[in-house]
Amino acid sequence: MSALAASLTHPTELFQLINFQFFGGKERLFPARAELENTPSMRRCDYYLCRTSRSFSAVIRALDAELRPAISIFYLVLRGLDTVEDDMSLDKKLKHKLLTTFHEKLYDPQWNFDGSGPNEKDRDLLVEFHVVTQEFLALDKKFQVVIADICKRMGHGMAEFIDKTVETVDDYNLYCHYVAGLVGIGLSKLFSASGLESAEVGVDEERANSMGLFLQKTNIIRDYLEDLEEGRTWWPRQVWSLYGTKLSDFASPDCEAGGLACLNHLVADALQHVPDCFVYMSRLRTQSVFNFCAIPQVMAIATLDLCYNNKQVLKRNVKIRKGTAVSLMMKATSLANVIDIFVSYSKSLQSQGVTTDPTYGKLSSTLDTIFKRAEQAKTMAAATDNLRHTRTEAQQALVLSPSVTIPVGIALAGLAAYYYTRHTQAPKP
Ligand code: D9A
Repeated sequence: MSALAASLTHPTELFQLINFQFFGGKERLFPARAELENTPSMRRCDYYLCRTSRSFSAVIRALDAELRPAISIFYLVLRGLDTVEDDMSLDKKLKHKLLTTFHEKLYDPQWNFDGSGPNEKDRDLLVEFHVVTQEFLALDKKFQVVIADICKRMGHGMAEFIDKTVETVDDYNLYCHYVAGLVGIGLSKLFSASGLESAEVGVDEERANSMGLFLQKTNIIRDYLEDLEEGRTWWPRQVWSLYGTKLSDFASPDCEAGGLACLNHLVADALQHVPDCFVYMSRLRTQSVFNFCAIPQVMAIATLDLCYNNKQVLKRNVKIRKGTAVSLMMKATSLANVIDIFVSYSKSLQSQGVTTDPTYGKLSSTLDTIFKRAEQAKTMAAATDNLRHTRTEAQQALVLSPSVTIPVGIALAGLAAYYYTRHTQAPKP
């Protein structure tokens, strides 16, 4: 109900939210596919998948049968690795050993780990990790080699950063490559191996890397405070030292100006990856793969727009409204729509641009490049959007058929009446 209330001032979002949650919008966007969870260990994996990420798991579960098991297992393997990396209660030597040998554990159907700190939210995934390895071993060899290779490279990269802080912009790009770029690269190789996407998608590591960097940099920008409180920071010193003497100072009101300029610098930096993301997404030919890739991207551009020059980022957690997220998900099913979303948030960023920021020029020129590339991508979209195969009924999710508008209209009227009566009651003492 709180999500509905938050969208009350945004009628189209409210409409989308109600459509999505109560009138089958969710099922149209993420059509239920044949049950593949037919072994006890796969059902257990599915439980962990749904538990770790409710909305993202819906996108994974809507993938075609050729890819769904491989991507589910890849996701859980990455979760496992992440749980080891995140755990500040682990002995550093043990952590190093676990990270660099994690890829070997995938071939040991007995291996599991009960040494994570009690506060790690995915502690039990590692305790029961044999359900993941058993399903890993049941995957086609062509998928196993990709997952194990990424796991090896990522584990070594994470180990490198156990004692290293992110000093330079190069460190920042390297760290993001290890934890997110490699995810993009691995996924792309899985897409190609499945035959659902062309070989080109899996071979172009640079574009796949950019897909990951754009998401991860957005997370790092948004999570400034949360990470600071946990004693780990990913904002590069080379950038923040231009604006303050201590990263934690940005949280205090007297250093707000520096904090905002730094925040805006990092937003301009993250936007550099957008043109590569356009190229990447324009190559996708399978609808379910397209949705899987595009949904996180549109969430990220919306989040960057929300964070830009927003002092709340320095003081509390900011998040896009649930109604916005649902509207974006529903719309992000064609390249033309995805480009429109990027253009509209880029225009918003352009109009908010702080002309006195040292990085204003950089922001402007990056946005100009985005507008130019968006133009080109749109021509591409006109030719390819209707070629994409196994399209879901997602496009119909927005069709204003009477079967949707009438019940939604009634629901809206009811909701309006409910709020009207509530807000016209005598105020509570
Ligand atoms: C992804 Cl298999 C992620 N990460 C995400 C989610 O999207 C990417 C982790 C594991 C996998 C995939 C993702 C999706 C589609 C294509 C991609 C891709 O590349 C081609 O990765 C690059 O964030 C985590 C990393 C960024 C570190 C890679 C999206 C996701 N969203 C969360 C919301 C949030 O704020 O974290 O997980 C959610 O829906 O719960």
